[in-house]
Amino acid sequence: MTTDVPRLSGATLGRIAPGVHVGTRRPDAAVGIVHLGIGAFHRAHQAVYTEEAMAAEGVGHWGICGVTQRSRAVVDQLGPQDGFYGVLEGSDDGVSVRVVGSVLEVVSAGEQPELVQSRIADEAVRVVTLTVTEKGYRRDASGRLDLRDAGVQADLTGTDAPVTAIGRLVRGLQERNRRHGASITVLSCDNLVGNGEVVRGLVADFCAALPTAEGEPLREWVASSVSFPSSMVDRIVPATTDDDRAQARQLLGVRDDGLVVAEPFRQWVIEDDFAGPVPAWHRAGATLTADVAPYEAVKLRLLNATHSLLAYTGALAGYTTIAEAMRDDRLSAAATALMAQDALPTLTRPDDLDLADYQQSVLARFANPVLRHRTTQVAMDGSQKLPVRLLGTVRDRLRAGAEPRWAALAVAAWMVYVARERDALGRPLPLDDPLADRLRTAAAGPESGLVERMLAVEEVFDPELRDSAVFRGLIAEGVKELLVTR
Ligand code: CS2
Repeated sequence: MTTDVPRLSGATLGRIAPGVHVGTRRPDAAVGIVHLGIGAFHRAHQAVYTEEAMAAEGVGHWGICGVTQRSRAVVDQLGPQDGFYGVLEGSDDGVSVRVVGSVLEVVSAGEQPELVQSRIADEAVRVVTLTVTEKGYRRDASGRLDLRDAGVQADLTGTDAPVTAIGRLVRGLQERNRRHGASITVLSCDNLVGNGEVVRGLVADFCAALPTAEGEPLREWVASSVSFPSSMVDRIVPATTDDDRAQARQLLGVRDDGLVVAEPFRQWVIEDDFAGPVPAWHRAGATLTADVAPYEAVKLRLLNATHSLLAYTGALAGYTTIAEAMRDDRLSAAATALMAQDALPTLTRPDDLDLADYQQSVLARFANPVLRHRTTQVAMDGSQKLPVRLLGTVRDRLRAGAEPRWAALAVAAWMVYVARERDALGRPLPLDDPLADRLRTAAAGPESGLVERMLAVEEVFDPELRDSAVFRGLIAEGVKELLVTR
């Protein structure tokens, strides 16, 4: 690590190499958004849109207060940098970096819970955005708030500072209602079906589980003053590596510990249902629409589903990155077939999307050789991701009397990934999943019973899928194929 290179911060902006786009921070910069879950994705996506929206409008009051959910790593990365960080964008056409200045503050929820609460309650804040990942919502198998979850239970008692995302959100809203009751928009940016409705439902479940005298007035205020638009977010953002940081240092001329890496492509479709003012995200390229559902289904079922297929089959075959997996003809053919044969027939085309182009662009994006997106990164949290991105397609195709062979292959690859714990070269495969113990137990035992045992995991498979002989048969074929060609 070179120590003589100055670190990126408000004070070193003048030392950034000429030609690098640096997001300006205006004199009227102030926090107007609280973001729960300030990981790499938020920094490469909503924070960039927000910066451009503020620039287009000539205002500074949509600055972001980013909240870290679990680790304080981002506080340490961005705090000393006054919130400034770079986004390294790379493709065949070259690599470039820009500096983003829309994040004004990073707070560790574990260490400063009262600050998170008071920011959400702040009258100047009109939007809360979330990227807390699928598992961060603590839903049970039916999609409701998991009242058996220890974190949810603790947050409901309210004795200690909240530990779950929904707990933090509701406690902040409660304080807001107590203080002044100004309306606010809560915008989920996670890969869930109907993410706005999901959060609305979880907040309602939380209120309903509070003592009536506390929960009922809150529920009423939320119903009248908080909106929960759905949104579809898209940008591939792999974990940042030391090589990326070294490359950015070259391009920037300063050291950036908060660097994130992304593909050039980005997309954001937001349901036009705001309880109050929001940034002019549409002026930064976001689409506002009355109905996000068709966009969301296209993205989850074409892009994310195919990503998971490549992640599990690719990792098993010994490929480190998604781009390497794409260079295997059999795997890229399976990716193409999953989209065209299984997912496409289940989709309604959004007016402004050409789905043939969309599929091509997904394949090209996955093949981007500059992104070192690890197969094992995409493979994590399979128990949470599969139902959202693959099993809806499976269900729709089975109901139509069709055989979703490629979607079943992806499910089979996940099962083998869980059971095998090693790739074709004998290297260990990490099982990073909130249900890891349960999955390992289900996967243990003779390979002949693997499919049955995994299908019995009811957090992932509902009775309709579990009892489908067609689905079971297709997965079994997939498993056999994967075991033979290992
Ligand atoms: C990926 C997504 O890790 C994963 O599960 O499929 O993070 C994907 O890169 C994004 O949704 C792209 O927008």
